[in-house]
Amino acid sequence: MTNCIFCKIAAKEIPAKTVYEDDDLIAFHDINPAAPVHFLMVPKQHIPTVAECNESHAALLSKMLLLAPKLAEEQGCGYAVNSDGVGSGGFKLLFNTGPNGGQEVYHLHLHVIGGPRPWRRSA
Ligand code: DGP
Repeated sequence: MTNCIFCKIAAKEIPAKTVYEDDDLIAFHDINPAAPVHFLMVPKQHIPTVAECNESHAALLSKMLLLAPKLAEEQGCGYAVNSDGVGSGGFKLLFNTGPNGGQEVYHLHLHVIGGPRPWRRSA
């Protein structure tokens, strides 16, 4: 889409600090991080919001959700469970959707937010 900032990042027309890329997705650090780790997972296909996804996007959404914990781990905010079943670390996954959801960029993106609390703000 011509005037979409995330399409431009996916097309390398605008630089970003990329943490992952494949044929379907690009992940890069948020320009205004809410926490010590804050990156965005963005499909290369222009889809405005998660509310506009349908069955044809199931594989893409599944891929994003399954990849998020792996990238979070690589970025230093993975979730781990010890032998007593006690969890540590962890992260927040967030799809802001529409005006009331606080969405600013209308190209589907999954916020991955983590690191030691307190965090500055919610995304
Ligand atoms: P949302 O409110 O969910 O639409 O969040 C959009 C996020 O995108 C926001 O946290 C800031 C980030 N963002 C906006 N423009 C750019 C940009 O040009 N580069 C990067 N890296 N992040 C951006």
